[in-house]
Amino acid sequence: MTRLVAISNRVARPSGGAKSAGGLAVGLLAALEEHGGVWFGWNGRTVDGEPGDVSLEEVGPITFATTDLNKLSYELYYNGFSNTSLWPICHYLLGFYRYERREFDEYRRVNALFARKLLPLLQPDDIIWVHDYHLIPLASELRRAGVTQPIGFFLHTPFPDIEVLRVLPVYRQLLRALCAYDVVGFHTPRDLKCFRDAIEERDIGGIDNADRRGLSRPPVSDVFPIGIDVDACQTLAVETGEKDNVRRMVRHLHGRELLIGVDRLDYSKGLVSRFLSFARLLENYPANRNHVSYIQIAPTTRSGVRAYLEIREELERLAGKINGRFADVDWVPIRYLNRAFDRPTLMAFFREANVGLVTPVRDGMNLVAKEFIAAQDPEDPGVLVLSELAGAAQELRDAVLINPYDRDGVADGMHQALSMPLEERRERHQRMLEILRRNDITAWRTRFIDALLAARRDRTNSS
Ligand code: ADQ
Repeated sequence: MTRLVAISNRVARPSGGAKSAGGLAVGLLAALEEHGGVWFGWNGRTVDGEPGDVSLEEVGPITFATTDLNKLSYELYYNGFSNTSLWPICHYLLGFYRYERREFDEYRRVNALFARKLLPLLQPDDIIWVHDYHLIPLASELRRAGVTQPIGFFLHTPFPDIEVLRVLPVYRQLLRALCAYDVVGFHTPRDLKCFRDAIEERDIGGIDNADRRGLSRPPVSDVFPIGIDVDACQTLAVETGEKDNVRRMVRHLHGRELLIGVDRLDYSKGLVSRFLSFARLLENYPANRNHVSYIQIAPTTRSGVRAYLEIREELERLAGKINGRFADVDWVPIRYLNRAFDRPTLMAFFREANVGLVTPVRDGMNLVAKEFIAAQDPEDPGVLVLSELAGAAQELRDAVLINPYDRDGVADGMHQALSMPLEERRERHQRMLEILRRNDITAWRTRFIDALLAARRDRTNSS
């Protein structure tokens, strides 16, 4: 029987108390439920010495297989190469980029370690699905160890233009490593084009140099836009509306219009510019003063990377400054909450909001944009203000689209959203909801798994 083996840097173990499991975890878990299989990755713990044995936890048809990481490995592989070299490059943010050879060496070693630990868990009929930039070399490591099962790779970030990728001294190695996969998937046609242009570069040493174990063809590369479970978001939004913290939040608005932003605290999400654009809204459209409230929810992530701590301080400073300038005795313009909320509460907050602010300076897709739309009341929906530079903007053309670098433009977009007539709101929402239903989380995982199954058939036919 075909089992699915999913691998990601972190595993959302059911016993790990991850009650705010995001869209990706929801999608993967559904796929694993359906096919049965293994979810392999890091358990979130670091140890001083060598990582111990893989720990196995069976929940229904799914085996959660997790490993520790050595402290220094984690620092170099995760905080270092993954999040200080690859993440900024994939998001075209070269000001945050740094390259250290020993971090890349450790990145390769951790991928080799993952391959070694995964190997005994594999069965001949498995299909293997690797997730994200932390694990690009995993397929070549597995091929080297003799794995012939189909292996797919999905990149959750944007794939950068080759001229940006070239900044990385090891980009050829990474491109060759991607050629060891049977299927390589991206969120948008733009990412796919960048990838294809990059592997056509003569100087990567050619696909022949990748350790493909008898694979004669280049990988099948395609667009698989990730989606959400639309009905689940809607239901959560409706059912959670009466919860205490949701009611308290609404009471505190005193009838004012609500703008909401929900993001991981990450420089790619454009939060500093968003705060400044909100100040510009109050400046350029003074009628909004004392009539709108902006709540920004942004829990700290990647706290081992200095840039992430700096942005937290910058936002606290900025919120204080903007509130100091505009607040009134009964009105605080920005409420900035540096903490996570569970999914039901977030969905209920979205439903209460008049405007959703999703203004990243670059984003692979952005599931918050989709969740915001799904959570709305179709009879009286809120409006999404969305960055052109998020993958989601390729699908959600009926959002109010803005360039996050243009503060006056974002302020205009916020004002347009706040003053949009009901009929227009309904029409835009309706059209976007249809797109969300077409490209939902089930479509995403089914299409990717079908591509892996097709790769296996092709391989069998040609052998
Ligand atoms: P992220 O950068 O994490 O994901 P996003 O897609 O917006 O970005 O969010 C992932 C999930 O986390 C969503 O389900 C959201 O509800 C949840 N989340 C976000 N902020 C939260 C908060 N403050 N509290 C609780 N939950 C929160 C990466 C890529 C994206 C891509 C996804 C999936 O960077 O571009 O869309 O993977 O492929």
